[in-house]
Amino acid sequence: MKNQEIAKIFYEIARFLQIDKVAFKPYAYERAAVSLEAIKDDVAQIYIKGGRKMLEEIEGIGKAMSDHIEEYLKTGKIKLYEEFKKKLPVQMDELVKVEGLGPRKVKVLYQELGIKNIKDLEKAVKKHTIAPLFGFGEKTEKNIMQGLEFLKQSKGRSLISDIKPVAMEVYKKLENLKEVQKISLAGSLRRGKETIGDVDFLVVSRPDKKYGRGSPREAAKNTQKIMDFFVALPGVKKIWGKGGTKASVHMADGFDMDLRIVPEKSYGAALQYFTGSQAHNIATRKIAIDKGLKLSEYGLFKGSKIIAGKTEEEVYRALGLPYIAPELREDQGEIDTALKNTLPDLVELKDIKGDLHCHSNWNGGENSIEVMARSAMDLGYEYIGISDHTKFLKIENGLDEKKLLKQKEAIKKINENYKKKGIKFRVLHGCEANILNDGSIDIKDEVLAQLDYVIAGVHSTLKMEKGELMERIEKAMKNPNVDIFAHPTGRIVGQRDEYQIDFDKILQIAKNTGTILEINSSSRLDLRDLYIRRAKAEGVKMIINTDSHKKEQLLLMEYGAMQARRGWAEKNDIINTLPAEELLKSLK
Ligand code: DGT
Ligand code: CA
Ligand code: CA
Repeated sequence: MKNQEIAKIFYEIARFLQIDKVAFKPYAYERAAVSLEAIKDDVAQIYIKGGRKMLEEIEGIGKAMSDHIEEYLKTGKIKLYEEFKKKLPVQMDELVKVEGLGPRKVKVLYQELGIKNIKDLEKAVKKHTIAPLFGFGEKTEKNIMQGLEFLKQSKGRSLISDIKPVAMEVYKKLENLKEVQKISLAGSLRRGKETIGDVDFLVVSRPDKKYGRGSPREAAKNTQKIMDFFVALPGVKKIWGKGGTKASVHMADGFDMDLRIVPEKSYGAALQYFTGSQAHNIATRKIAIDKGLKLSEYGLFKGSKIIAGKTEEEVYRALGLPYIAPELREDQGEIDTALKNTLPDLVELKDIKGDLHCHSNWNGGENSIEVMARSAMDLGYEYIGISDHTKFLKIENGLDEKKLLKQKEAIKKINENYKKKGIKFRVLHGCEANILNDGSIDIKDEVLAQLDYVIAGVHSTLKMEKGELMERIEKAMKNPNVDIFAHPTGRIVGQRDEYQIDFDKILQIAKNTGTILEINSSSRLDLRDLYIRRAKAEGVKMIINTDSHKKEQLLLMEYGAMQARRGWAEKNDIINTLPAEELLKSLK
């Protein structure tokens, strides 16, 4: 599909325009790129069917953008982009992934030091040639160095919310094959890990009637058909390997997928094995050995006799264990807890009754309050909380006191309208306020007090030293109007490490002040799993929010819920499992 290729170029053009300080246009290109990434249909097909006119029906695609798309489809190039590239021949997309490097800095680095890619940048950092540049300095150089290190660590792994939708499309295609009898995700994707190395599918093929049941050739033909289908899927760029029951491919999106086909009688054992984690597997095998048994991906054996294997439940039961949810399988104490039969009753996505961190088009969000609310209703929620950015964040078009009060009126009207129509749904009114350097909030307390709830977060001066930062956070959490501490550690998966925080201290303050800690479901996935577990142990309540800036992002809740489960959280640890009235009562 050309959509992703064109989107990538549009993002690049936006960056080049930013360098030239062009107003508005960069935003138009970004919008078009986001839109191209989101649509399911191939732009090439749309163009063939309905020409420019149909292209312009896509959200965010106007005349200028459809011009570019047509040009790309016809010539494989976009001239404007080629011209920009000639002037600045650098690996822009790669370089801007380094935290602290924007397009403008990239340009200076190229002009002054000839830096074209990450390798050049690494060399320059080692030689300390960046710090002396005008507008850079020691601190920036150090930040770039840390950014590079972080990038290295996360290389080759992708954020779960980037991978899972693509994997589920493949899953559905496989599931629909008549040759497929059973299918499951396995590996880290099934365990809900925040980053994914590769995607693992496990399949049982339908027995082929031609051959006798149980014969070695049973299902062999169907197995082959599934393998052929898998390696020929759209998006497959390279086939690493394809054998009788195992195939491995590389996708155009940059990740690998493994497929394994197993006999039905081994399905549970194979699923248990290929779900992992490896550490969990080693622990379960040890239990088997202690019982005089042998556990493998083929089954649980006593001598040569298989005693369990068809389902995971059966395998765990035969080991003397209750079923252990995939999210817990990290050898982090789940085995001992299972042996004592005190595993947590994990929170589930369906327990979530609303989302309190959502942005509307009153600030930088894409959709109106009504549209966001409608989408929340479609998800089966009972409420949505609108929490737009506040005035300190100018790039997000943050609201000031006056606008917040105006928004309050607007939301009141929406709720009255629901009541009139008998719609049982409520829009709650909050804001996502900024914790300023001195710990004060950028909105007056008398206005904060008039909202249903207040989320506060650190959005500026992130590199504060620990003592100072903790004082800042403590002051904000002590504010009686601040109910929820947003994305408490500041990390962004694969992009940015956490701030210099003292998490034990944050837990103590949360406990003393009754501040709720957020589990942010966006690419932050903040709190991380181990912190969730510690919060739970301390009895600190949490809320799972999506931080949606458009309606589609409400679906990110799935990843926040998985993160919570990986942190052993139960329903009563998470306040947005409560109905609206009770939730509001549980706040300060
Ligand atoms: P990833 O792909 O890096 O995100 O992580 P996983 O957990 O999906 O790892 P992957 O795809 O290499 O293998 C899937 C599962 O198969 C893994 O979680 C446990 C099992 N497995 C693979 N290799 C081994 C092994 O050498 N020993 C054991 N005990 N289990 C293994
Ligand atoms: Ca994997
Ligand atoms: Ca794998």
